[in-house]
Amino acid sequence: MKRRSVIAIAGFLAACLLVPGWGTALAEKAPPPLAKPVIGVILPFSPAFATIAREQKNAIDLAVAEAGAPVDIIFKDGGGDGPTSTAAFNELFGGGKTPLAVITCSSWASGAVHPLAAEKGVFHIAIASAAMSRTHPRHSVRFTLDAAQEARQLREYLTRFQRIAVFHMDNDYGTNWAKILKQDLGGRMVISLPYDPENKDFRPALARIGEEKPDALVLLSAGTAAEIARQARETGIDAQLVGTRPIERRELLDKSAFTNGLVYTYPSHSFTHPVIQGYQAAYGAPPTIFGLEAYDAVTTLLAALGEGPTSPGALFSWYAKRVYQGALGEVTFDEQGDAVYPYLYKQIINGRFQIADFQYPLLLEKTRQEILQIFHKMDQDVALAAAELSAAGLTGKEADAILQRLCEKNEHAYDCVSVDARGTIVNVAPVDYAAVIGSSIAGQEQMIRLHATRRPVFSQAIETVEGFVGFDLQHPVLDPKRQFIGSVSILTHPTFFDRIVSGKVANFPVEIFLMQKDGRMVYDLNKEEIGRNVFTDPLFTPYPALLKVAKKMAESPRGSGRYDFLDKKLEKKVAKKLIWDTLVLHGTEFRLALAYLEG
Ligand code: COI
Ligand code: CYT
Repeated sequence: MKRRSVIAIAGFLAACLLVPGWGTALAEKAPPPLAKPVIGVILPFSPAFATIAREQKNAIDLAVAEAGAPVDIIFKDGGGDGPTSTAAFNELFGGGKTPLAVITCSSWASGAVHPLAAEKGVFHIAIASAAMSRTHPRHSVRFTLDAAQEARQLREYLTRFQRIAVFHMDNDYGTNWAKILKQDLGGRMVISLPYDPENKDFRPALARIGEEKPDALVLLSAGTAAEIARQARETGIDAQLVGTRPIERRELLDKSAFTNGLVYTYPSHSFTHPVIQGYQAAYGAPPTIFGLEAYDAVTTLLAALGEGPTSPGALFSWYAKRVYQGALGEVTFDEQGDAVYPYLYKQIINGRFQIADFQYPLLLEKTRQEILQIFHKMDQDVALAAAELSAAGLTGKEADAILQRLCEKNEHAYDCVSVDARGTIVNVAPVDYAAVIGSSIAGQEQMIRLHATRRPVFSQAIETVEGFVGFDLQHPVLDPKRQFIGSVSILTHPTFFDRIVSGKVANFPVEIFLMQKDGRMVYDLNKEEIGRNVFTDPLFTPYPALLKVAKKMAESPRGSGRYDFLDKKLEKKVAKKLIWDTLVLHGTEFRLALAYLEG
């Protein structure tokens, strides 16, 4: 610990010398005018994170200069661990200036400062802090997506690997992430080792990792990942390299011979925000997410202060549930004070950080597979119920139990009914829906097919007697003498597709929708579109490219295209790319499409 903080201080001093203007700013001891609010900023100027801290400081200087607001920013070195950050926080109270707010970078610094700031009544903003838990509610806001959320996204990519090794920084960021991965991966995580980010020689640990013959190596790292990648490759580890948000640092591109192919999760932030140009012009390199978070943190804080509130509670309320457009893109704060914004997969390709094209077909296929799996389970269960009802008959105690079981086994079932040979519902589970008994569904398209073929059927979107648009899976029931006596069905829950699709789209900047071959939209994130026909509804007619793509979708089971349409909120026209595939059950086809912004 001692040795580290000495290194940290040395790093801090080095940073002072390297950053023009900062050394002199620290040397000036003149007290500021009283009206100026003081904001303490604790950044990790220790060697392993110094470029991150400097970038954040640069971005904060830009934000302050742009706002032109009277504010006194005091930078402190939080080093690479909690105790150094705590000391930095305490130092803030030294010079007779009481900070109104404190900003901390890194999970360890934010975790250490959060309770102290709450006790001192200082409002707290955490940046670059994916792993931070709160003991004091309504006190800290955070501009970083929680690691658990990012992990939900990373998981989709990791499913293809069987022997996953994890090599993580031995700090709150690394250990918390490793814990999450352990939970997610179970036995597929074959080894997990910590490393000191100030270290230079990772070969002994990498040799241990190599013995496990991993097919993926997850690095919970910042810029050190470049050196780790080099040593890993030289040790003979040829595993796919995988990373998370902090890994996108210049060092990785300097060693692209070793880092090419790295796949990692990263915010899909705004690429057009003026600060990106401004930062590049001022500092000669583009900012990464570290700078963008710092910029948004200070910009919003100064905006909040400009509107009046200064107490921690009032400032917290200003942020909670707020939606703003910033350098991070569209950001929504939840009621805990955590920022939420989309992440996507990036990849180092040809020595550049690029948005990974593989993610679109990956997400489409994962969604398709999940829906198909549910279809097949429902189908097997309905087939079994049909066989059981053959002997039991469509009504009576035994039939009740069969329908009950069918429903309980299928969480996406709204209800399960048996239908007589004329197409009238004669039994239902759960019993609460008894009102549907006696209704004729003989005119529904799937019933007409079932009666004509006496084969299992899956409906298109139908108006159900239950009163919503749903999807109906029916199997014929034959009595023991093979006579047709009726059918048995699962009707899907009204939110069936929404539940599955929103789980998969999670936090990715994509939209997934379902269209029938006749052009009817059967599922879309935007409820206003559901039920409308792309070919005939006035909502779609102003978009000829969309109509053209929809026609192609109706004709071919899979394909791709581009079109212009309204954004997610149906507000402004945007260019989109589209890929689609098909879901089939008993001959009924749905086009499952994934759209994303062209960019
Ligand atoms: C985090 O803790 O989430 C970070 O990104 C810290 C960073 C200095 C590596
Ligand atoms: N309802 C149901 N059609 C309906 O309208 N439960 C099955 C089929």
